[in-house]
Formats: sequence, C-alpha cells, structure tokens
Amino acid sequence: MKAINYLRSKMSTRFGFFILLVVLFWAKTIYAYFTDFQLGLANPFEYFIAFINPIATTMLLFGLAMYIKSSRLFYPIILLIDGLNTLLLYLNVIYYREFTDFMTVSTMTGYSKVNQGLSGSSLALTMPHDVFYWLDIVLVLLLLLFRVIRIDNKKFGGKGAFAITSVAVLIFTANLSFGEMARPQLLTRTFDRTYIVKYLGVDSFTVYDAISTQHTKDLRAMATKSEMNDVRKFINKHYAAPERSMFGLAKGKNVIIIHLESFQQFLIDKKVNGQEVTPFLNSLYHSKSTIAFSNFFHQVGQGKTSDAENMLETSTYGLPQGSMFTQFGSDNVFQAAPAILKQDKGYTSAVFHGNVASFWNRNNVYKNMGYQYFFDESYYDTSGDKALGYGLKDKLLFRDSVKYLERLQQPFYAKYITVTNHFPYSIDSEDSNFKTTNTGDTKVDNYFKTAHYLDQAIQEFYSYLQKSGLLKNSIIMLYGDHYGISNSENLSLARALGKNPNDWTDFDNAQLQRVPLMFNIPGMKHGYIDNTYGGEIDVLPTLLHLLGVNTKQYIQFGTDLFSKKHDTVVAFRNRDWVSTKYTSISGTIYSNKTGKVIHPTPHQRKVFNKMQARVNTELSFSDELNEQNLLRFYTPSGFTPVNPKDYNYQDGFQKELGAETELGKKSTSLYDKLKKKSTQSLYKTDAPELNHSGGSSRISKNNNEDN
Ligand code: GP9
Ligand code: MN
Repeated sequence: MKAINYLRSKMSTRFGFFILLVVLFWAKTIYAYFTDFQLGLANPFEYFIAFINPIATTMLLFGLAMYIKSSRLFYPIILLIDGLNTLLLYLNVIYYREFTDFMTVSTMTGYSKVNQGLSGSSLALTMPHDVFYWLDIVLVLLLLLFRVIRIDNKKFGGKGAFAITSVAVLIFTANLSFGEMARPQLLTRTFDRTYIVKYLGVDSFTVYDAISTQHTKDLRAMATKSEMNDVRKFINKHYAAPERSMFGLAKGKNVIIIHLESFQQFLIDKKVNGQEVTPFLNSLYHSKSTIAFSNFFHQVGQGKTSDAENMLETSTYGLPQGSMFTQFGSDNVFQAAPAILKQDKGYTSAVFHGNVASFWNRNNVYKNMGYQYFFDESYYDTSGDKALGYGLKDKLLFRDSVKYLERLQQPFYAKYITVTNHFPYSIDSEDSNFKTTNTGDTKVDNYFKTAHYLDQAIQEFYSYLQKSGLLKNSIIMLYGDHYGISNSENLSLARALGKNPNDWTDFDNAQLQRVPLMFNIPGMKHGYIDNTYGGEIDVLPTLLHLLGVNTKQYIQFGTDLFSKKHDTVVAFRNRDWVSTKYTSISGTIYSNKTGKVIHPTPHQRKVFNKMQARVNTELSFSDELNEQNLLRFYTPSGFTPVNPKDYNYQDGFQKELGAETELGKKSTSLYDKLKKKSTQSLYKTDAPELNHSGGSSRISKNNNEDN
C-alpha cells in the first residue's frame, strides 16, 4: 500500500508524469521491435543499442511539453505528443506487415494520392495485439479522470525543462556513437532503413528521412546536362544489340499486356490437392507459341505495382524509397513505351484497370508516358459485389473492356492491370470452389484461390481473343509484378512448397522473387522455356526489339533478354543480386546450386566485388536520372517529347468513336474491320455477379453509352 501511495504521489508531479509516459512509450516501442519488426539483432551489443534507442528521442519530444508553464496546457499537450508519436509507431507497424520496411516521409505524403483500396487492406493488416499500442494512453487518461493521478499545478521551471533536453541530447549523442561503432557510415548508407531504426529508432529515422527528402529536392534544382551525359555514357556501354532472328518477330502486331497481380513463378505448374492452381497459364507456359522465362525476377521496391509498371514502360528502376509514380510521376519527363510505339510504329495505347485512376498517381503518370486512353474504374459498373478492395473483379474487367477494346485503332498497345489476386487475397465464396491448402495461414491458403480465379479470367479472355480474331494479330505478354507472399509469410508457404520451414534461409526468400514472363505469339511454332536470368528492367528493350523498334538511342537500363550481350546479373532494389550461379544477400554469397553460403577465394571475392559495384552503379545512375529528372536534358533524335496536356482520360469511349468517324474507311478498329459489328456478344464468362438481378442501378460515370 505504501509503495502504491508513493508511486501515486510521484506520478502526480509533472516530472513523475513525464517519466511515466516516457517509460510507457519506451516499453511499447521495444514491444514493436520484438513482435512486429524484424530488426535482425545479431549480438548483445545490438540488443543493447535497440533497448536504449527509444529513450533519447522520446525524452526530447515529450520534454518539449515541460517548457509549458500552465498545467491546463501541459497535460493535453504532452498527451497529444504521446498520441502522435504512437500513431507514427503504429503506422510503421501496419506498413511493415505488408512491405517488411519502414515508412518514409515520401511514402506518407505520397500515400495521400494512393487513396481507397489501401484503407481496406490496412484494416486487414491489423491484429488483436495492436491494442497494446494504444492501451497505455487510455489507461493514463482513466487514471487522470478518476484522479488516481492528480494534476500538478506547480510550475516546472524552465531550468528543469532545459536539463531534460540536455540529458536527452547527451543520450542521443551516445546512442549515435554506439550506432556508428556497430555500423560505420550509418547515415550515409541510406538504402538500408532497418539499420537506422535498429540503431536510432523510428523517430530519428523519420527526421533523418525528411532531411534527405529535402536534399533530393535541392539536388533536382541544381542538376545540369552534364549529369545526363554521364548517364548516357554508361547506357551506351551497356547497350546490347538485338538478336537478328528475334528482331521484328512480332512486327505490326497488337500488343496485349496482362499484368498478373502479385503472381509468383512458384504458382506455375503447382498442384494443390491434385489440382493445378493455374491450368490455363500452365498451358500457355508450355505452349509452342510461347517463349516463357523460368529465371525471371521482379525488382520492385516500396512502389510495388507502380515500380513494376515503371520498369516495364521505361526500363528505369523504381526509387530506393517510396514510389517513383507518386513522388515524381507528375513532373518527370518520360520516354516510355506508349510514346515510343506511337511515334515509331503508329500504335494506339490504352490501359484497362478497374481501380480509381488516382491510385499510384496513374492519372498523371500515364499522361506523361503518352498513354492515349485510360479506362479506369469510372468506365465500369462496379456496383454490388462486382468489385473488391482494389477494384473490379478480373473476370468482369476483361469482359467489360471489350466494348472499349474493339473500338481501339490497330495496332494497339493495351495493358490490363488485374487486381483480384491482391493481398489480402479475399474472394467471395461464389467466385471460387478451389480446394486450397491448409497451412494455417489464411493469406497463403487464399492466395491459391485468387490465383486460380485469375487463371480462369485469363482463359475466358483468351477464348474471346480467339473468337474475335484478335488473337492471331497479337502478341500477348504476361508478367507477374511482384511477390504475393511476403518474406515473413514464406515460412507458412514453405510447407505448401514441400520445404521444411526450419531450413528456410534468406537464399530461399530471394529465389521466391521469381515471377512469370511470357511472350505468347499465336502462330509461332518454335516457342520454348528460356532459362536466361533477367528481370523486369529488361522487358522493354526485349519487347521493343520483338516489335522491330530500335532502342539504341533510348536511356534504358535493361538489356534485351534474347541478346548475346544480355546482362544476366539481376539487381534487386536493395542492391542484393542474383546471377546465373550466385546470389548475393547483404554481401553474403550463396551458391545457386546448393543454396549454401560460400566462402569466396580471393579471386572470387574480386569478381563478386566487381559485380556488386556494377549493380550499385546501375541503380545509382537510374536514381540520379529519375530523382533529378535528367531526361529533360536529352531528347533522342526523332523523338518528340510528350506533352501531358495532350491527354485527358474523360470520355474515352466518345474519343474512340470520334477517331473512327474521322478516319472513315481508314479506321482499323476491330469494330470497323468487322463492318461495324460488335464482338461483345462473343464474350463468355461464368462470373456469377452477372446473374444477380437488381442492386446494380448505378450507372458508372463514364460508361454512359448504350450498346
Ligand atoms: C491497385 C493496384 C495495386 O490499383 O495496382 O497495387 P500494389 O498494392 O500491388 O502496389
Ligand atoms: Mn501489385
């Protein structure tokens, strides 16, 4: 009893209250370090630093309130600081569950543009134990309310407050030097955010990140043409000339791109309970009219889908942090596939995507890329159960796009961005009867179900392409944008893949970053499975060469997968890499054959260092190009810079009709080629949503033409 009374009286002083809040905040930060984050603490010294690192910043921040004299202001303000700091910690926890990474300032601000959808999946990312992040604040409020802790009306001297600040700064300095001891150049090697959090904490990381973001802004203002020349020199040296037999193989054909959301290579040929997960994609994979890649890797960073799109459309990398689309996509100069194909070969370009146009800032980026049409959510009926968190279900996306596809002038470059196979992989029971795995991890189990659904959607689309006659005039490129099962969930996946989770290593995680890449060219007879190592950065030059477009003058970091000079070292966004024989993870080298760490001979070490240096240079040049918007200083000969003002995605359908009328007999849309006959009735889908009557009175905003 005595002890309790003692504590109570201590907490009823301002200083005691301050200490109480600091201790509670420290405790929950440590809780986050050990439950939700994986900081990779390797030795007692690292544990020690992790334990002390929340103290300094918490004292510093909460200590600000101690300068306030009036008690009426002091209590609300210190609790507000506590609440905001908790929010920052908690947002990082949520973000970490999906991205295995910490939130950067640009991600936070960028995310205002990435609206909808995200909130749905954030909710799915919450967990019961999250109450611990908020419980302390509620308890303290109750203790105040019931006067267990009393308000201290005595002023806390400015001197006392200054003493707290000084002690905080002192602890911080010590903390920083411990960090530097453990990891020299801690703050200059910005690409590893975990290290900064591990040694300095979430608050310091956020401040540090804000400063470096400002730094990028300044860099951009100072950039000149000479930086662009350095990039050009690197690109010229790296250029890989096309393989003769492949150049122009698909010349003049329509290009249909199918973006397989969150689709990993392990799904191909995978059976669950004796049933193929993706039988149709498997048949395409093995088809003689397909060249499929078996060692193709995604290379995305935090920008996920948008990073994949950026690589495929521009052959430049996403950014080391945040998303290129949301950070720079509104302002940067692009020399992207839609504009190149329009100018070089007269292609019409369009994107079909059942989510809102603002997601990943696409509505702005696509204009800068020269996309002529963007059929976003507003063009589709998404009422009732036709849509999930990220938009229109895939079977409906493909079906309801026909109306717009058949009116596009040919040849076209059309991209379908699917969404159903997206985290958290929820699917309505009516959409799936696939008997899935029983790993105990619902995300993993459902992943097979949504992938199966996506496979069916593509099969239905293919059967339409066949019937409408589009198939024989097209090259269909399919690719997986990035992992669907994150590294932290791979342990649950391991069993489903017939592996022992106890033997699981970083090497295994890296190998799972394979995604499909297939070029399906109906009519071709010599398709095969190609084992060449490559990544998303290589797609654009490969595709352009297949279409007979010369790429030499463009700034592209990838190399044609079919070229003899193709660069087979695949760089991951965090500077790890995979080559034909070795995989490098944070500098540790694994043999691809055995999956074991190798201990390099001095000669091997030299070779690996050289490979690492090449990877670093390539990523750095790409970052310089994008961060400083260097393409504004270089226009390839024969290329006209894109003027985003020429594009507007309102009334896309009317615009298509306008083009048909204007071209008259010269119109090449499928509709006009078939003597003004629609192909919509050829589409067959078993999507159950279409059988539901009622509930769908809503007319989509742009879908106002009767057909
Ligand atoms: C939504 C979508 C998802 O429009 O493309 O993006 P992701 O979350 O995979 O980056
Ligand atoms: Mn994606």
